[in-house]
Amino acid sequence: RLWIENLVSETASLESEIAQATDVIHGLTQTPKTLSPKYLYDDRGSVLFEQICELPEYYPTRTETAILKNCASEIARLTGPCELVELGSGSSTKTRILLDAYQNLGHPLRYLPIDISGGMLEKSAYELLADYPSLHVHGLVGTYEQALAKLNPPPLPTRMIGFLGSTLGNLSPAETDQFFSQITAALQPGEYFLLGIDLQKPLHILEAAYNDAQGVTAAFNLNLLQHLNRRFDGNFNLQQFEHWAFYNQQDHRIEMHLKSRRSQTVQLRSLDLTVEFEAGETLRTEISRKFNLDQMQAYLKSKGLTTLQVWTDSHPWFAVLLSQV
Ligand code: AVI
Repeated sequence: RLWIENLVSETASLESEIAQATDVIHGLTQTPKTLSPKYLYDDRGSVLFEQICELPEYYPTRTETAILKNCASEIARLTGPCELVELGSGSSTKTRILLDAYQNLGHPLRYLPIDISGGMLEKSAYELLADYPSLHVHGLVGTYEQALAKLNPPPLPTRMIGFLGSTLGNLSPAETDQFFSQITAALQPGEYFLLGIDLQKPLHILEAAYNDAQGVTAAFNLNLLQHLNRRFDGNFNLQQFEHWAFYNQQDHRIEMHLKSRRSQTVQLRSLDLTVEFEAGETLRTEISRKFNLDQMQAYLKSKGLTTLQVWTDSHPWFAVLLSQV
């Protein structure tokens, strides 16, 4: 009942090492300094992110989970028997809510998780198989792009690709366009796309979510420097940087930065790179866009996805959209 395909060949991972080295050099030498949020997620970063999801100030995970609990049976009724594909499956916690709904309707259970971390994917696949005796799991280890290009026709009448957690918000508008081209190329007419997005809301709620009192988000952000030190033989001194997150109202996004506490020089020896920071200069490590529901539906429409149903919490702070090609 379990089949895991690794799409990351040795050549591809060497290519991706080179691409990442180039990417880091570019990001640290441009003004303002900017890196992709993917550098937040080494093993420790992934653990810290799981902790963030439990924080009292970090409402998105809790809110999305509650929405899914309310709407899962309706989703299962709307799609009928359906293969569930999940992008960035991680620990597959929210997947269980959907699997329960399909199981309650007596539908066959097919799950296709896609994740760059093979270890995490395998672990959660075994846990799911133990709890759902009729479940079949076909995991793909690789990037979204690699995995979406590899999807064969589903073993059930239809397929739904899920992209939850508002991970979409971590993509720039250009990356979002590219992402949706890959999604619509992977879906056949009539197939479904399930999207979770964080919505625009009062500033103090947003800023508190990214500046928690226990400092877990700060540790998550600073860990990026530790990750770079390890990967590229660097000498970032974590004491000399501070976490800075704020809501950019013009661009409707949280920006997470690391601010240099003084003027300093950092070396990444394996990249042969020396980086100068001025006192107060920042390195942007993440954007987290907050969306407007009507605009998102219009955007999805422009990409060929018709929204069938939208569910939100009562505020509304978060939304889950079911759309169809
Ligand atoms: C994964 N992603 C949707 C999270 C977010 O809220 O943008 C990552 C995160 N960054 C800081 N806290 C959580």
